[in-house]
Amino acid sequence: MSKRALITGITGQDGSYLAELLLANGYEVHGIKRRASLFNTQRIDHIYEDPHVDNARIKLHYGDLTDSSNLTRILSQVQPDEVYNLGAQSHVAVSFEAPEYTADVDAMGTLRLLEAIRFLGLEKKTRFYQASTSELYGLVQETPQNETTPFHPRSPYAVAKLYSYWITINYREAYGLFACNGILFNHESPRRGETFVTRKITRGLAHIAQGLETCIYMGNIDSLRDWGHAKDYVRMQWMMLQQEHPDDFVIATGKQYSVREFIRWAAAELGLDLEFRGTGVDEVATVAAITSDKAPGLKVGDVVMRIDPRYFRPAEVESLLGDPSKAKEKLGWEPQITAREMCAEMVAEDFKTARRHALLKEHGLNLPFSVEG
Ligand code: NDP
Ligand code: GDR
Repeated sequence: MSKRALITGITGQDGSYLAELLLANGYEVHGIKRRASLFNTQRIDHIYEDPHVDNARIKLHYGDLTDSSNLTRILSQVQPDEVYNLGAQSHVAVSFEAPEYTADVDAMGTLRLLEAIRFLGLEKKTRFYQASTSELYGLVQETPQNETTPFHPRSPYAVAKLYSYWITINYREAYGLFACNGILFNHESPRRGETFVTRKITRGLAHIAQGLETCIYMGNIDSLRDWGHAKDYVRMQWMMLQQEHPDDFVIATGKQYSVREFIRWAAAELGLDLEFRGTGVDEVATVAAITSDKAPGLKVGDVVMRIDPRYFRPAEVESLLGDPSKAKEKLGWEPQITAREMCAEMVAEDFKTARRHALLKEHGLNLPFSVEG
């Protein structure tokens, strides 16, 4: 009989890649989606199966991590072998605007799920994965960060995730639940939400190349991150639940780059060499050379990036660099896609979409798109 998995956050970046992976591994996949006024299943539409056909292997349930009775009912119906808790208000900057909601979903939501597993007597059957984060390290105490590095969270998001990290360990210790934390460093893809920094850059620059926008407005471009590809990281989420004993793992590449460097890479994919002038608060990036025909409207000297202090955070995590040795030694996991390759893939996808928008515009069809980020 095939294994059954339940994914919270199936409509998000990781949820969509994980669902693909589990289906490919023969699982029956159940996902929790939130009710929204518009369809919000774009990332999984390509794997969705009509529930009216026989043997559909993917099923969506309406639900929300703020609603205990709903979670308990879904768990009771699905009786999953594995639960992947990926659902979250996952934007760090937004967590400063909505701290209470973020705590409710990102901290209490995890407790609700764990309690539902216990209440239903599933603790011997159901394995549990918690989407923990490098944001736990915050104000870093040592570099690179590994499973024993002390935490110092720097946002309502990170503090809420700290609760979830410990409550996951607590349910493992107290009730023998097979529960694991993946302490994942930043991971991106063409499916990354448009307001996270990498996607904001690749999408924004693709728009600029095609004459749909003129400039991207950024926050702290000195920030340093260890960026991997979401596809590599969801593989490790699954591997963690296949071990003999539950454990916690750092998932990272062990390489670090600045946001500024990522902007340079993305521009280079579009045939644009950029020159950065100024520092931090007043920095601008101008086009220094053009080496392709992807950006026909641009000329040397055009300003394509400025700083907007609106995007600075009340408390910043300046630098993150992970040490994934334990994942490599114990599970044989290694990332296969470099940050640079991932950037190229993201730009290529965003360029295709921008080109479509530009072509429609040329023919008088102005399809609106959001730029606020
Ligand atoms: P996304 O923001 O792309 O996806 C988040 C998912 O959670 C979406 O499906 C969203 O639904 C859902 N969600 C939000 N609020 C609720 C709620 N109240 N109830 C139920 N579901 C909800 O995140 P990622 O895929 O990038 O990340 C997955 C998880 O991993 C998150 O928990 C994130 O915090 C964590 N993480 C991510 C890292 C990264 O670099 N990507 C690194 C480390 C940890 P909807 O589509 O309706 O908005
Ligand atoms: P992060 O990701 O906060 O690390 O959280 P994000 O891409 O939002 O920011 C990374 C760094 O870039 C700086 N930055 C900007 N960020 C955004 N979003 N927009 C900007 O304009 C901008 N300019 C500079 C940020 O200040 C930051 O230093 C992500 C999320 O996926 C979390 O859910 C996850 O837990 C962590 O990664 C690991």
